[in-house]
Amino acid sequence: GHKGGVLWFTGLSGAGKSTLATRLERELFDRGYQAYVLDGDNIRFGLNANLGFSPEERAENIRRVGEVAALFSRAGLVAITAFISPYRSDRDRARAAANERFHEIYIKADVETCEQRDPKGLYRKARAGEIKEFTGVSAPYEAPENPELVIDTTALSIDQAVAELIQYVEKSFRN
Ligand code: GGZ
Repeated sequence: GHKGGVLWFTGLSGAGKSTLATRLERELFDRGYQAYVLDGDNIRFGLNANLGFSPEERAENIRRVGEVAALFSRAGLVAITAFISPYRSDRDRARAAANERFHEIYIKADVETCEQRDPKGLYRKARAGEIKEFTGVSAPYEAPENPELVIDTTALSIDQAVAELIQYVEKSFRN
């Protein structure tokens, strides 16, 4: 079997958080894990539909996600969260909610790379002033200081990144 826990992905828009979270979820399922992804698609349109992107609203977004992820982990699941979570203090609070079951994973890519990828055209809109307080452009991103794992998506293919994540989970969650 396996323990419950939280794999807390943090990184810029376009770094690869959601892509890797979804790929990891499927690979873990194939290995007999109960895993579930929380990301903007299933949280910001539902539970957190009333929240925008000011520092206060991001803090509340991350606070709620941290509490939900902690509940999932206590239910025995591997909760994979994919939110920018740009503020260290918000991530630390999410860690405190899940205690020792919290694994901070930095999905690392620099702004220049994310801006070149720009899969949804959001960086272009942010540069044009059409999106305010956009992380990496006009709002801060505080990189993790002591993450449990760093996945550098400027250096790894998606398959390589998923392989590293699987290896980490197999090491940390099996019992
Ligand atoms: C950052 C924004 C913004 C602003 C909309 N800043 O690439 P995406 O589109 O799909 O992922 C981004 C997502 C970020 O939501 P999070 O809940 O992860 O943010 S946080 O953890 O900071 O609360 C992006 C889109 O929403 N988006 N406006 N201003 N990203």
